[in-house]
Formats: sequence, structure tokens, C-alpha cells
Amino acid sequence: MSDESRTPRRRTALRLGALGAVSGLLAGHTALAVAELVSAAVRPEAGPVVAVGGAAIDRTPASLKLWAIRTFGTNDKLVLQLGILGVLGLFALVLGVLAARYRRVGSAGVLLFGAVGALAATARPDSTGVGDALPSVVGAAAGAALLYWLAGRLRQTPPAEVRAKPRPPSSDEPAEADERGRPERDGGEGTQGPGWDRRRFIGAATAAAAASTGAGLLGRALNRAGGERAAKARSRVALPPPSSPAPRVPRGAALRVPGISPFTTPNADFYRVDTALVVPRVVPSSWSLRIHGRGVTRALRLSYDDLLSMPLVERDITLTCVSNEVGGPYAGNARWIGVRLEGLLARCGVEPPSRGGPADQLVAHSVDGMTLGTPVEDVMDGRDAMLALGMNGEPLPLAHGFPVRMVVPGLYGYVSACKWIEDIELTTFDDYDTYWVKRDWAREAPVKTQSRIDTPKPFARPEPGTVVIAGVAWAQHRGIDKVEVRVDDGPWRRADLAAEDTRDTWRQWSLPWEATSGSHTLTVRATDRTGTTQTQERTRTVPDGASGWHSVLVTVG
Ligand SMILES: Nc1nc2c(c(=O)[nH]1)N[C@H]1C(S)=C(S)[C@@H](COP(=O)(O)O)O[C@H]1N2
Ligand SMILES: [Mo]
Repeated sequence: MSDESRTPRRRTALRLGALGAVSGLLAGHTALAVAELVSAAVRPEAGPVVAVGGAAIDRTPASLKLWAIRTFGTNDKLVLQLGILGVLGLFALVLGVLAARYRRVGSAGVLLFGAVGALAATARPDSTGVGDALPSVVGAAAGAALLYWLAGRLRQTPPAEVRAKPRPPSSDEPAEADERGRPERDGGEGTQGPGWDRRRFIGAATAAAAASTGAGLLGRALNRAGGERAAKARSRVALPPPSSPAPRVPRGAALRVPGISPFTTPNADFYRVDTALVVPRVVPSSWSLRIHGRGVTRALRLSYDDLLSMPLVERDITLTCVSNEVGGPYAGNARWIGVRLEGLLARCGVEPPSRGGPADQLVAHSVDGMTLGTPVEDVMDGRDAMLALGMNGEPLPLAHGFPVRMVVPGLYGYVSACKWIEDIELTTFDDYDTYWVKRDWAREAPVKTQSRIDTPKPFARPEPGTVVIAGVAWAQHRGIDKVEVRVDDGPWRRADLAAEDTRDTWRQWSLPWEATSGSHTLTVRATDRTGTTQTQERTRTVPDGASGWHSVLVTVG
């Protein structure tokens, strides 16, 4: 410790490590920025972070996914991407430190990460070919080259050499004069320390930082422009009036209770659940939908305009996600406009199994490689299963499936509501396991009867006196018959039900309660039109939706 000669050497090692780390981070930044730029030319989905994130989503076990949804809600994707960036940053740092001593190893490490990105991009279900490897490959090559070069500048040159070859100050390089000689002064090492090409390192690092930031920003702008094409096309769509308008929502379907979920969920507030890290941006003019498969006697290929020119129906339908916990937010009610699927399938010669048709599963494929499987029987039993083009009076928002998605009343979204749909394949449940089914979710999943207390909120502190307890209940395609509320272990009391719109929509309910001081547990349960009361038995969301009663604890002050 007291050995004097070790201190400068250690300081040199530290400096080398720190500068190596900076080089690594710069190389990582450059690699990602160049990849972003190249992905704008290929496809935004082929960028390494999106590709690796997508691969991670595909491989995440259901339990971890649930935890992520529960913990981060709809921010789960942001958290995932930040996590990937964090890990990449850490590795870039380590590779940089390595590169300061072994520059080939450092650069090879960067290339290895490029290979991982390239593999992930080409292996994604929506990959369009080997071109998807380009962003990762070109980005990694740029990053590796930069790291190699920067690490070269860090090479220790004997101080004697630095002093022996002072560059003469020249008028066209004024900085030279300022920087000359600095290496020896750096860190107070004097003539003992090794020299390094500080001037060129700083110059190159700054240039690389600026250039890669520019490339990244340009790539981002180009990617955004790609998104704007779809948005523009969407803004030009004029949905024709439906030939079968939605039944008028009865007066009294919407209660005037502060804090209750509105009967119709505005598009901006509608929950979003999907695996897409980049929202697919489909331009309708280059989109079509194919219907084919078992029992299809006339395969169809439909353009967006074909669908717009067909008779359109308009229906209120409540959509729910199987990942919704008891009391959770993943349910919404919208007014959809679209083409009924039953007629379309009949036109293709499809018969439901109950009439001898050979296909019992309809597999919907989306442009982003998602697959969702729906019972053909359900789609053709008279319910308003549709290819939706509109949501609450507008063309589908991009995040909700523009240009076309499926909606089937009564089934959870993951077995029915394919967004960005491009292909409908008639097959069997025996022959085809869809995306979620391969990940432990049930093949068939009708929505479970559920109810939710919207107000008061958990841990609210209302004043003693009249407190209105209110919320929504749903049992799509069966209908809600009764909602009951219990305070603590008291008797079940019937809540006032809002007027029913249709049996495919949720129903608001409310109950005035004379709140007394103290802590109270409010519990709700619903009974559907089949006479079945929501079960108390708590189950997890996997495999076919959560069950149990929603309770809210409040403290009356
Ligand atoms: N292409 C695609 N469609 C999809 C999904 C998806 O991940 N990708 N998720 C499904 C699930 S699980 C649900 S609950 C609904 C949610 O639709 P929303 O995001 O419009 O509310 O979309 C369904 N359609
Ligand atoms: Mo879902």
C-alpha cells in the first residue's frame, strides 16, 4: 500500500478503465442509433431493441407476464424496453473496459450482441425475411468499428515517445497547441505516467457522439413518418352509415354517479393489451384480408374498400381481457361498426360444426404475427361477431387494430378480438394451437360473470352519512340480471341496476349506503341471466380468467 510507484500505475489503470467504459457506452449508443436509422429503411419492428423485446415477450412465462402486467400495467412495454436498454448499457460498459486492454475482444463482443439482435429480428413471427437482420448487423458493425478505433487511441504509448514527437503547432490546427503535452500532466502523473492520444480520443468521441445522436434522431423521425402515413390514411377514411344501426341506448343506461366507469369508454381511455412493441402501421390501400382453410369452398380476398362497401352493422359490445384481475381495469365498452362475420363466412361456404362443418376453430392472423383462435360455432350462432372497422364513431385507432379487427361478444379478447387482422384460417382446435394457447391459456374462454366497485375507491375515507357505492357488472352475451352488495359480513342487498343496453354490454349499478364510522369492507357480486351467481372462489387469471368477488376497504372518518 505504501509502495509509491503503484499509485500512478493504479491511477492509470483506473483512467484506462473509465475511458474504456466511456468508449463502450459510445459504441453501444452508436450501434443502437445506426440500427434505428437502418430500421427506418427496413421496418421499425426489425430494430434490435424491439426485436429482442418481442422475443422476450414471446418467451416470458405466463406467471412473469402476469406479474409485469400487475406491477406496471400498460407501462409494461416501456419498462421492458428500458430494462433491455439498461442491460445493453451495462454490457457496453463492460465491453468498453475490456476493449481498453483487449480491443479485439471488445469489438467482437459488440458484434456478438449484433448477432443476438439479428437472430431475434429474423425469428419473430412477423419477420419478413433476412432483411430484418440488417439493422442489428449494420449497427453492431458501426459500434464495433468505433470501439476498436477508440480503444486504439487509449493504447498506452511510452511517455518518452509522446515527448519525443511533439507535433509542431500549425496554424490550421489551433487546438493542437492547447492539447500538446497535456497527456503528461494528466492526473498529475508527470513524466512517470504513460501517454495516450487524448486529443484524438476526445475529438473522435465527440464526433461519434454527435454523429450517432444525429443518426438516431433521423432514424426516429423517419420511423415516425412511417407511422404518419398510416395515420394520414386513417384520417382520410369516411365510414359509411351502418345499414343496421345500434339499438338506441335506453335512457337510464348511464347513471349519474361521480367516479363510476362511463357507459361508453372513450377511445382515449380504452384499455390496450397486445404484444406489439411498435404499433403496426397499416396503410389500407396495401392491406387485404384472406379467408381460407377447411370447409371453405370459395376462398376470399377482401380489400378495405370491399369491406367498406358491404352492409355494415353497428353494435355496442363490451370487451374484456382474460388478464383482468378481479376489480381490474381491462374492460371497456365501445360502439363498433363493422361487417358481420357470420354472413361473410357463409359466403365462403363455411358451415359451423353443429351443421356438419369440418372446421371448429377460426384462427385469425394479424400483420404482427399474432394468432387468436375462436370457436367457429360461436362466430356463427347468431351473435354479432364482426370485422370491426370503426370504434365509437371513428375508424379504429391505430393502437386498437386499424384498419380492421375482430370483435366477438361474450369471449375474452385473446380468443376473439384480433387487431390488425390480415388472415382468417378455418381449421380445428386439434390441428392448431394459437399464440396464447401455447403459453398455458385455455383454448376456449367465454367471459366470466364479473362485477367491479368503481366508487368509493380502495382506502377512501368518506364522511359518515350517505355514500353511493357504484360500479359496473358484465356477463357478455348472457346479460346481467342482478347485482348485490354487502357491507362487512352483513346481508346481501340488491343494488339498483341501470337500464340494460344489450346483453353484450356491461351494466352500471349503484347502491346508497348509510356509512357509519370505522373501517368497512364493501363486496359486490353479480348474477347473470342464466341465473348463475358469480362465484366467490378466487382463481388466478391463467388459464381462463379470474373469478372471485371484488372487495374494497374504506375507512369512514
Ligand atoms: N394482433 C393482436 N391482436 C390482439 C392482441 C395482440 O396481442 N395482438 N391481444 C388481444 C387481447 S389479449 C385483448 S384483451 C384485446 C385487447 O384489445 P384492445 O387493446 O383494443 O383493448 O386484443 C386482442 N387482440
Ligand atoms: Mo386479453
